[in-house]
Amino acid sequence: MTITITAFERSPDGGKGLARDTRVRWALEEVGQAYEVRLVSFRGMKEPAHLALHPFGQIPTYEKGDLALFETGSIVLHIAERHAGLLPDDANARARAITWMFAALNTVEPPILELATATLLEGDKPWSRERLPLVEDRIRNRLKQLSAHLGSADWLDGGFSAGDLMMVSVLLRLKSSGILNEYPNLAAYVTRGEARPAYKRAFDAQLAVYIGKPPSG
Ligand code: GTB
Repeated sequence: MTITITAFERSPDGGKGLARDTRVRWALEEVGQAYEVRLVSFRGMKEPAHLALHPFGQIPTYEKGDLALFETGSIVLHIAERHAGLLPDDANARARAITWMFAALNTVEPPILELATATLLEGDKPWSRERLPLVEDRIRNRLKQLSAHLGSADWLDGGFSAGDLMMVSVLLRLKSSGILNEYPNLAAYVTRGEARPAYKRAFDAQLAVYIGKPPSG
């Protein structure tokens, strides 16, 4: 059965891999599952056919047979639970890896998204300059805690897992801000994630859409 995901027809990030289809592509690459991509325009996302898959009119979505999913957390967990490679076999280690997925999405990502809102959407507001340091400090607070947990380990809890896939994906959004580099072990952690062949394939595939070329190889 074919897996089909949706992605931006033209990603506003210019092919930097920051749109969330990259997380899903990465998960599918890690577990060796082939997939097809249906590209959606901003207008198409709000039309009934796409809203039937995604009630909030966003990407990515995931379809396989008669199953349709939205929300990257749910999609990546679904992939990780059905295919070897993203969750450990040991039940407790598996539960901890899933906990890190939730931590990435519910605890680390929200202040990072606030920064995007503050700079991209609210940058022209009179109070924006005053607010920005507060937003950045909330990020630093989380990164300091995450950095302390990671220490000198390669991954968050033993081997690479879906928890790391999600955490690296969330942290990638900070690269251009410079804040990530204030935490060298986290910057190195993100670099390790980006160096994974599966990540590279996912990144290249989304970039190929942006530049309008099929991925090589
Ligand atoms: N909670 C959902 C999930 O995790 O799946 C959030 C999905 C989501 O935010 N989708 C975005 C979307 O469809 C694309 S990824 N937006 C269109 C809309 O809401 O109308 C978020 C994103 C967008 C752009 C950049 N960028 O340009 O750098 C980065 C990330």
